[in-house]
Amino acid sequence: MQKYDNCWLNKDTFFNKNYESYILHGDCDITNSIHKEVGYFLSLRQVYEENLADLVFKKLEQQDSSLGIEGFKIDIGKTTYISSNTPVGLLYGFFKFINLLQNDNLSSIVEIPKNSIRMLNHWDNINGTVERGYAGSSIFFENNQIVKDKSVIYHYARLLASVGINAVSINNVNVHKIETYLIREPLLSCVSDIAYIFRKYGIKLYLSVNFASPVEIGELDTADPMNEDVINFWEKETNRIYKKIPDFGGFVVKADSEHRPGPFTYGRNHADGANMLAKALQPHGGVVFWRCFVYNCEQDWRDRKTDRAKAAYDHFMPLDGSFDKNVILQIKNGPMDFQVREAVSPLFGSLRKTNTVLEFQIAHEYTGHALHVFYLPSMYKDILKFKTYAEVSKDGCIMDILKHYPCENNELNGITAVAGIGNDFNLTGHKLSQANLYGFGRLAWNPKTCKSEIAKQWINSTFNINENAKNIIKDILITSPQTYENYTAPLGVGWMVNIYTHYGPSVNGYEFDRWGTYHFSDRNGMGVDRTLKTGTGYTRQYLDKNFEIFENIDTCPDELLLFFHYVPYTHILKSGKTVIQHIYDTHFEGVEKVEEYIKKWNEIKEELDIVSFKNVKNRLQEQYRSAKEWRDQINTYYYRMSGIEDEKGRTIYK
Ligand code: GCV
Repeated sequence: MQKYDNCWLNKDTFFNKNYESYILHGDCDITNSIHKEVGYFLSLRQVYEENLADLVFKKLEQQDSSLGIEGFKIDIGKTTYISSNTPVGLLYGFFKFINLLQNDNLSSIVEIPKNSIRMLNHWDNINGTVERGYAGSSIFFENNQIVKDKSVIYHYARLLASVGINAVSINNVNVHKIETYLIREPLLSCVSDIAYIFRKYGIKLYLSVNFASPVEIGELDTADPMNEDVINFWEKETNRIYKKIPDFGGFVVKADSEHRPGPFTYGRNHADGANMLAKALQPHGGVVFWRCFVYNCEQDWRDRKTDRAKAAYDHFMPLDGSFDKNVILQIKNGPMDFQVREAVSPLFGSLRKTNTVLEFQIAHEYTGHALHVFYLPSMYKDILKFKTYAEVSKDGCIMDILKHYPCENNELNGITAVAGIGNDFNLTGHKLSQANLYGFGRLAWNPKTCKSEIAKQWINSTFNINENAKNIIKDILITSPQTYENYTAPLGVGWMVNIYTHYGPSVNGYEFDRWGTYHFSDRNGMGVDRTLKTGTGYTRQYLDKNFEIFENIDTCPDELLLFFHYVPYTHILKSGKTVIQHIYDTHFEGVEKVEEYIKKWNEIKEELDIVSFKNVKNRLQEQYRSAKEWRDQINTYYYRMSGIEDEKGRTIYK
């Protein structure tokens, strides 16, 4: 058995055309990678004749400005030309060419990425654990060191390049004691070794840093961003990093959040903190990703005025325009925390003078721990298409905001995601979760790509199976988010998970705790009143049109009803059902759908390799067990709260 699953670069799906040789001019880290990739590709054909050239890579002598630094052209003919202004463009072009072959869709194309930042954040700790990771241990760290065997990092880097990822941060945003020293020798040299691998695939390396490093490392007794010694400290650290890693990307920072240190300790704001680091990085071309996930995690649950959903906007909106040019605000897709369904952050469309990236999560923290199937591109698409009504385009949807704010053709906007990958044989734990990593790359490159096209491409590139089996897998993927949503927390209310692990149902797990995450269910109804009129006023953070839509119970979409409103159980949804009947129906439907997945998966056993078959089969069984637990706990809880019978008389535990 090979060491790692080839994922969507599966050799069995490469060929239906006979490419026998190639010419590639130039020599640098990336062109060497291209040589390796093409050599691998040709060796699989078992034909290699040095002097035939039916694939030619052309680094354009005369720059084609329309292609930018990462775009490429593929011209299909008797000889196929892949051309670009840069080596990395050629690499992307080659991987695209492979992808077109795998999908039996070879045609001449031009591609230019829509977003300049296409990044993955790893929450890996130096002891080898991965925060919110469900796919094994870290591929970067083990036993408080960098891993000795780096082969998986190569494997991973080429996978990422094949879908256009160009940036990674390798350590957890919760930067603990030892990780604070990643910016210093001897660990820095090891970081540099990892940067070398990613560089070969056109990917820049970033580190998450501890805002209190000057204190933690023991050099100063303050981390105040206005203090001269602190400013000098970061300048010196940064200079040292760039000596070792000349193309180092910069820092990712979680500050003043969930007990992480930050500028608030010194009476400073987040612009003061971010700009201080930005100034140290600026001479080297580095940037700071400053996270907006800032909220009070010590809230009193009795306090009905404070609303965690409002926190990011309240902290960052007043600072719009005060960040340095090389600061990028990193905003989670929703105002709470990667729930299965929550509103889209109102910072998008409101911030006008600040660089921003959208932060998604690929790790399955709230989406079933890589034990349940959950096809994330569906969720990503809903978010990217969300209309903010900012004037940037007709509807000001998120994908346009990313491209155009704060200015046309911005170089520092894009999308990042919490990767959640680990050293499991298939990197993602659940084989079908590979589609999420793949899909994220595709959407970061071009947010307009449609979710079913992504699923189709991933399946074609990953499996060598018949059409029926392909359709079954595609159907499971496409329906999976709705299935999961059906048997978990209803109508956008979120948070009914076991506290800390975030796996499995616990209706009141977070209800009387300090995290600001409530559903306020009582005998009369449920949901969070976030209206301006009678609630927390969160709705007012949106631009006018969305404010009106969400404020009004009649126009608020059903799937977010309980996120924005408290309603009686007998409230009639747009679907015509009462809230309570919707809860019962969806929870039964969700479980039935998982049963169907199990049946369908068994039907295609003969088509699949045994490792993939078993991987998914075992997980589907756990998903089924867990879905029943969700169904019964949620239905029973709301039956007991409301006293209202299920119209269909199904079993509810009374
Ligand atoms: C890295 C949530 C998660 C934490 C995570 C945090 C964040 O609270 O549960 O594990 O910490 O988000 O995004 O910083």
